[in-house]
Amino acid sequence: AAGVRCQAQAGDMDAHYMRRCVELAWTAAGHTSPNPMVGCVIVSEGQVVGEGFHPKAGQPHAEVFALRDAGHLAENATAYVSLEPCNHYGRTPPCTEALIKAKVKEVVVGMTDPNPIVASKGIEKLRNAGIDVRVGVEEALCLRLNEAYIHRMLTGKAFATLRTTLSMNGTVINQIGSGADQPGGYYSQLAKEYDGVIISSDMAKATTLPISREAGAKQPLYIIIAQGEGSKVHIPFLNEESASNAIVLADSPVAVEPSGVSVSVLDQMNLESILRLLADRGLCSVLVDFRDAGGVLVPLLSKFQEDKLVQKVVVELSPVWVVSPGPSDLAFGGSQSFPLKNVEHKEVNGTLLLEGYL
Ligand code: AOF
Ligand code: ZN
Repeated sequence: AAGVRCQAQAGDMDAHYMRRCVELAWTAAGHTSPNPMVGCVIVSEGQVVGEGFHPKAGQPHAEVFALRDAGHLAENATAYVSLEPCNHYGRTPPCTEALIKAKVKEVVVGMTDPNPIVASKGIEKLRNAGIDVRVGVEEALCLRLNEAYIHRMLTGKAFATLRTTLSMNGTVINQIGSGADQPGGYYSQLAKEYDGVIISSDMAKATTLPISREAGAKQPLYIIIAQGEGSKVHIPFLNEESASNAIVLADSPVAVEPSGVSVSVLDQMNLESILRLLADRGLCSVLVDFRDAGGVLVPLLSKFQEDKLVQKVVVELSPVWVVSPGPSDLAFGGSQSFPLKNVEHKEVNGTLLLEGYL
């Protein structure tokens, strides 16, 4: 019985260290594409002696940072990694070699790497070097961490999440100040984790997007869909400096103001070709802003289910009640919104109840 308990505890510790790897990996959310987010923890005699994560494509991998942190204590230690260590020369040398050189005794892997140039070869290499390798600890968590990276690797398309924001009475909220998109709000947090945000040119014209002025701040790339626009598109939320934060995808040649925004003319304006183009540019994930519910995004999304082009949906329920003089005024402006106070929410079987005071 003592033996059984000991094993159970070892299992718990495995899960514990792997969860720490995932937590470390998340700190680089939004920065690593086209690479995955990866975290690594080195454990020796029950103590964490090294930690690391992959900060950005082109920089060293998680294992390298963790091994550096551990120094000579890595010898005979166990390395936990949320993704199978790589075995190839990419922008950086193979992590398998670094682990072998550091003389770790054991490697615990969250999930195998779907990248065809790695795909289990890293694990094989470690085993051939006499290192014990266990695979699949907290696998679900590791799969969730890199859902976008995995999707791009397997399909050649960006992972797409459809996003909308509703008032409590079910109207779409698409204006800054009306309960959505305040700087520092939920959405600006979410946008930081995505590589790109798709919006229609109508939305681009009508809203102020939270482009941060902070130097070095992580911004998603804004992908503006212009269809049937004529020859000119003006995008007021951009200026000359922030022009590189956006690209325009159009169905015919257009001049964009400010100049400096790159324009691609697509033969076929459909979601499939857009998601492929974004994946080719190194974007793993994209948030599709569907608040412009009557605009050009509707035909783009009409077949998304059939073609499995959208993987996820995010709906924000904003604690405001919107009143407008007429239904047509709901589109962009003309309506008044009343924020609620002392908001509480309850959840029963996925149904969310929100209540608050006017
Ligand atoms: C790891 N640890 O932290 C990461 C891995 O161009 P490179 O050298 O950065 O290689 C990129 C590939 O390496 C990437 O597509 C994925 O297969 C793997 N990423 N592997 O062992 C890490 N970021
Ligand atoms: Zn590596």
